[in-house]
Amino acid sequence: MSEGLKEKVLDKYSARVYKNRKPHLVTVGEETEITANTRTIPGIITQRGCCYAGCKGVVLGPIKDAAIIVHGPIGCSYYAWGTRRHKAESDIRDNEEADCYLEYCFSTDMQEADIVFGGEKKLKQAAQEIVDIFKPKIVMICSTCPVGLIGDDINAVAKWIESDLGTKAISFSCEGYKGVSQSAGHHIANNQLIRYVIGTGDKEPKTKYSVNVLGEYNIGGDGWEVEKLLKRCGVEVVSVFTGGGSYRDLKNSHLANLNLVQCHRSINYVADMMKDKYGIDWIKVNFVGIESTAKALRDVGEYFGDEQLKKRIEEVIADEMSAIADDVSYYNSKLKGKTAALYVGGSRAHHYQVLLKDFGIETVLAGYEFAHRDDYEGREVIPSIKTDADSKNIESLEVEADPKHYRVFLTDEQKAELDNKGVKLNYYEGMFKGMNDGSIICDDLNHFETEEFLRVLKPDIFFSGIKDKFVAQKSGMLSRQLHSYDYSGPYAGFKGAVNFGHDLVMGLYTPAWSYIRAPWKSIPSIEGTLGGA
Ligand code: CFM
Ligand code: HCA
Repeated sequence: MSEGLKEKVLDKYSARVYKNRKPHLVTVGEETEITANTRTIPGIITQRGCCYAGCKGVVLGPIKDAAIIVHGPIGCSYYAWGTRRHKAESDIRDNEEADCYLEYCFSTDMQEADIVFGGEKKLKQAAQEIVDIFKPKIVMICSTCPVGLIGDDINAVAKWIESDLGTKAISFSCEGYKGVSQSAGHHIANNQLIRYVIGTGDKEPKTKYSVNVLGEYNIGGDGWEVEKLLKRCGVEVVSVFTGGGSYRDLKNSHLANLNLVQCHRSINYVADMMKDKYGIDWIKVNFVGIESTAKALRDVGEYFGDEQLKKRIEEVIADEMSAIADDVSYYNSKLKGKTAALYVGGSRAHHYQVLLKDFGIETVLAGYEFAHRDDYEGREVIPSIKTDADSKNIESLEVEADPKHYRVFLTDEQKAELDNKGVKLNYYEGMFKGMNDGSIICDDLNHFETEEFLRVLKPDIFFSGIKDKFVAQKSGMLSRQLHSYDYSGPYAGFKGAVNFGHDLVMGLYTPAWSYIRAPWKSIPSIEGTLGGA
């Protein structure tokens, strides 16, 4: 049935579009490869964002004590300032304060004259003002499209800020048109952070069990929930990349002993580079979902291998589980058997399926906006769970790597060799593995496909973003935003799962649905051929 459906949707396209879109659509259990991270066909209403959104909006935006100047028109500045829900507040750590500038939108507000005559002078003036007023520890400059087109040298301005204003400055050439989506922007941000921020501090962690949390952006307070949990277990959080995070902490992150990767898509580059440069292992975690949160905590215990720590982690898990047990079983009784469709950026369309399963909800359709193949197909990471084995030996294993997809392929003998050494491979699972046969995966969703699939599959809930939410909602289908949580949250960790269950039950059982009658439910929509027989 789903194979037929996929073909029906594709059949509406012209031959060229059909050929392009076909490999982006997969039926689980039938195909094992997907085409992803390629350019969207112009004219198709995609949900993707731009390189600048990925760099400034996603990865850098949450760094609270960095004054980030957007060199560009005010529309771009406003978009990456006011639309994403990363929370942060100023704080003091070991007597060192991290200010929070997130309320401010620093922009050069480029006008036509700046495009014609160049905008570097204006950028310098903006930097001067910011340094005079706020005295930030670091200034960051992000380019928008026109900057690359007219050739303003933001790198030279960053150098000038350092030499003439005496403030550390980093430039990010993240013009919106680069790459095919937000993903290019993540990469640019990651590269500059490893070059100019990570490794520049010298504050040693206080304990052996020190971690950085990577790819956690504190949407709706998720990061705070995760940090609280780790601290309860006795795990020291050195820094968070980058939700609620600070330049003050990020610069010391190379001194932590382990990296926990929540969103792999936006930050795998930092995890890999920190492994290469500082030898810090990383493990993939998922703090979305009840069972998966427990697993993530246990994996941290396993990695450090300390019995005392493991015991403490078990105590925390038991305590947190018992605190939510009643709520979870109530929400489960209301949600069990429902179906869902998810269309989100590059990791949540997978992570949230895990939480949905905790409540007995099956996912019939899922897709990412800008993920790469490994986010769908999975990836093996070596080494991960550290034991007494010598990791140097493991690294010298000759493995076949596929650099394009960051996957490592091991032969069975190599796997057995690692096993003998007591080293477990760390799998980054990807979306395919967790889904039932027959369900549909759709990369770089577009409005047309969304509507067609939803019309036929009729899931009880559609999880997406602001751009497509209301199409579903107006047709009488509950739609919840998984980017902003519709201003609710946190959804991460044990307590977050309860908030999620509560919001779904509230949404599904509200009497408001009885007042909605989508026009196409009472007016027949006829499909036919004009001038036909
Ligand atoms: Fe990672 Fe994200 Fe996501 Fe992402 Fe995003 Fe986001 Fe997202 Mo919106 S970093 S890939 S670029 S988890 S902003 S916090 S919700 S699309 S699924
Ligand atoms: C972005 C940010 C976004 C947009 C959300 C949405 C976010 O891609 O630039 O479309 O609803 O999470 O805020 O993904």
